[in-house]
Amino acid sequence: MEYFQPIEKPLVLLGCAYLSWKMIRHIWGVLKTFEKEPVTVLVTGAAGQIGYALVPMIARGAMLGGDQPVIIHMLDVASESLNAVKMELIDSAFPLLRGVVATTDVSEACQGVNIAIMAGGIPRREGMERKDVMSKNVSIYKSQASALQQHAAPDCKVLVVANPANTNALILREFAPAISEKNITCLTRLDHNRALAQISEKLDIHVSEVKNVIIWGNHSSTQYPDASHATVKIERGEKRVAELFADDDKWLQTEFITTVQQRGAEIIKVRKQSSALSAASAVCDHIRDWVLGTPKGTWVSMGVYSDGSYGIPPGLMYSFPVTCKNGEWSIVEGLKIDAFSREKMDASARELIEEKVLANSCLY
Ligand SMILES: NC(=O)c1ccc[n+]([C@@H]2O[C@H](COP(=O)([O-])OP(=O)(O)OC[C@H]3O[C@@H](n4cnc5c(N)ncnc54)[C@H](O)[C@@H]3O)[C@@H](O)[C@H]2O)c1
Ligand SMILES: *[C@@H]1O[C@H](CO)[C@@H](O)[C@H](O)[C@H]1NC(C)=O
Ligand SMILES: *[C@@H]1O[C@H](CO)[C@@H](O)[C@H](O)[C@H]1NC(C)=O
Ligand SMILES: CC(=O)N[C@H]1CO[C@H](CO)[C@@H](O)[C@@H]1O
Repeated sequence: MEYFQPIEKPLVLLGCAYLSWKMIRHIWGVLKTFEKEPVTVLVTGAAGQIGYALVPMIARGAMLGGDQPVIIHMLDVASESLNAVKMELIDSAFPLLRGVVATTDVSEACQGVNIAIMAGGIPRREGMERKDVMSKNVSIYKSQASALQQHAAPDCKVLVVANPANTNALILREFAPAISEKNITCLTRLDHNRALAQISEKLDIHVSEVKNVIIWGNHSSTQYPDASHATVKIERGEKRVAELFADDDKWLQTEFITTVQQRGAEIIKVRKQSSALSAASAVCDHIRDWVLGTPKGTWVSMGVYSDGSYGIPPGLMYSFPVTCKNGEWSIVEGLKIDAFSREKMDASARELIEEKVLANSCLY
């Protein structure tokens, strides 16, 4: 016996479809309320220029993604301007920002930190050499390393920005042995981005079409910006950047290198202060790629602990080409190094060894 009259069948089906639709919407609504756990990000020197540009980028999701809530810890010795930054962060009503701590206390700042951006220190001013800055601020990195060691999350990731970035990162590593050396890096992404930008300007193509430049070595003027493996996107596939220059055009071996090396100094000359917004943006790029991974076929430059790759002495913080996956970086292996590159890579390594010795002499 038929339970429903034929006329009722379509109505029942319609009713079922309506109820299913309501249920799917309900489940979707519930799922949307489960969001990710907030990540705690420390910014030292947060009242400084880079800090002021960086914290709103982090709070907007430019570093960890638009679905990742964050808690920002800010450390600085300038307590008044630091509090003002906190007030402005609150006033910005950032949806992803779940908490702000502004403090002059290193231990409080490092408490439970998952990602530490170390930008505190003195900036290089016009005519000031890196080495002058270093001896002054070695001890800051020693004490901040100890605080991270004691109070940060054990799997904390650290990015050192403050100069001399490579050597500060080495000091940090020495005094925070609980943090794996795989999780301590320094910033050369700004130099990497500058190199991409110079090539894009020169060839009059968009910067997103250029990739795989390399910054080798020290951050700043002894670094070696290397375009010999860089490629540009063409209609179907890729072309080596070098192939786009005439054989007798030495731009990639001359002006390109010096322009990238001197760009920081040039900004200081024009702005009377060191680069800040581009540095903050590079910090976000560095952490985003490290945590979320580099796109397939693309590498980036990061200052990392040398494992002896490419003949660079182990135990130095040196900028290498790296790819990142599952929160870990690995050095791109097997690139061919010609004599021109070899000499420049070794020169930067030699200088970093000297700086390491100097830093150690400041320590004890
Ligand atoms: N690696 C790179 O690519 C790169 C690029 C640009 C700048 N930098 C370096 O980044 C650092 C920050 O640059 P900036 O322009 O923001 O400088 P800044 O002087 O504007 O800011 C530095 C901040 O650090 C604070 N500070 C000083 N001692 C501190 C301490 N013990 N603990 C916590 N905070 C402390 C200062 O009060 C200041 O607010 C400088 O060392 C600069 O040379 C690196
Ligand atoms: C580095 O940090 C990540 C989390 O960011 C963690 O999962 C990983 O275990 C750490 N690596 C090491 C070698 O400790
Ligand atoms: C790194 O580069 C800077 C130039 O900005 C230079 O003064 C410094 O000596 C270099 N570092 C080392 C360890 O040589
Ligand atoms: C330990 C040390 O000498 N730190 C110095 C770092 O730079 C700042 C700013 O010039 C100095 O005030 C610190 O004394």
